Amino acid sequence: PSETGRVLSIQSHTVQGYVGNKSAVFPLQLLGYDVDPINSVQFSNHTGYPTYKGQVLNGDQLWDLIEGLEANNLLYYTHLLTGYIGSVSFLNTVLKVVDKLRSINSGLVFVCDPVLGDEGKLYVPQELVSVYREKVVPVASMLTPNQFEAELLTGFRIVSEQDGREACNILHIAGPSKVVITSINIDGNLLLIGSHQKEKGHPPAQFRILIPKIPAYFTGTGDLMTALLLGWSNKYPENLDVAAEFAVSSLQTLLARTLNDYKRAGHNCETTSLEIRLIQSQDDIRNPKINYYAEKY
Ligand code: ATP
Ligand code: PLP
Ligand code: PXL
Repeated sequence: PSETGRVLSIQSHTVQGYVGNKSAVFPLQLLGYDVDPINSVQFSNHTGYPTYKGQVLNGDQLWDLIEGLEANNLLYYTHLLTGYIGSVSFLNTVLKVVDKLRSINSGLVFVCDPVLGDEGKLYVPQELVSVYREKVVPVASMLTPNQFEAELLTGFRIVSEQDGREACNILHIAGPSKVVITSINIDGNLLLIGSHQKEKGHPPAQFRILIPKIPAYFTGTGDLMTALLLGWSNKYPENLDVAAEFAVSSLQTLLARTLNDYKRAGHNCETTSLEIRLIQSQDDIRNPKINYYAEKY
């Protein structure tokens, strides 16, 4: 399918390496989207390295850019995509952007990766949690939390597959019609749980995709995953399971290539975080071969 759109993507920029906009913009372009990036920070490299330098955009500076676009009638977007956001003031301005874009296109799809932390550790200020919970989740169209983020946003502990499905139900009541919990750790494997509530108040269609865990750490995969889910779910609006199969299959092929390349270069892949081989994987993004299947509940 050729369904495309115009995406405003508000995310990090790193000079070197692939996180935030660097891992989201190119894949969306490959899938045929016009993508307008706003760089919420510009850092030398991602924050997992021993040091980094750079600049942070504040809420007023973000709003400046929006005003500039508006003054030229350039604020028509089909999608807004957001990822890691470092402060409450910036997040509040993003909420203003959602309202503004919806006043121009009431059908705007807001795809939100509520980046808060992972494996029990927050990597944003604690005050962001309640803002996401109370103000952002209610206006999101699609939400892509990991296990820890889904727990923080629902107050519901996830220790089983069934809990993951229940967390999706709670999130649907709060707002988004599409929820993808990108990974739940179960018995050394990763479980993705997808949930699409086609009508308010009705039970959602849910599915799972089992993903064997690769013994390595990657950075930027969450950002890439959310971008791919946006891209494919817009092409298959009624089949979130199919969209997730495409997204997971591309991503896993890319991760396998990344691991191979590092190993061939003689790196120890169990300790440092690996930079994804995004450019080298462009064919797997444009034309993914399905090798991970969704199982409907
Ligand atoms: P965010 O904090 O941005 O929400 P996240 O925790 O959702 O990030 P990741 O944990 O990076 O994001 O996972 C996103 C996807 O990347 C998973 O659905 C999985 O397919 C893939 N992935 C990441 N790490 C691995 C791994 N070690 N083995 C297999 N798949 C992985
Ligand atoms: N570690 C830190 C310090 C971060 O700021 C982030 C950010 O968003 C991550 C890890 C998450 O990376 P990923 O999206 O690959 O899960
Ligand atoms: O992938 C998330 C991310 C986003 N932005 C910055 C980061 C990271 C992960 O390390 O450092 C600046």
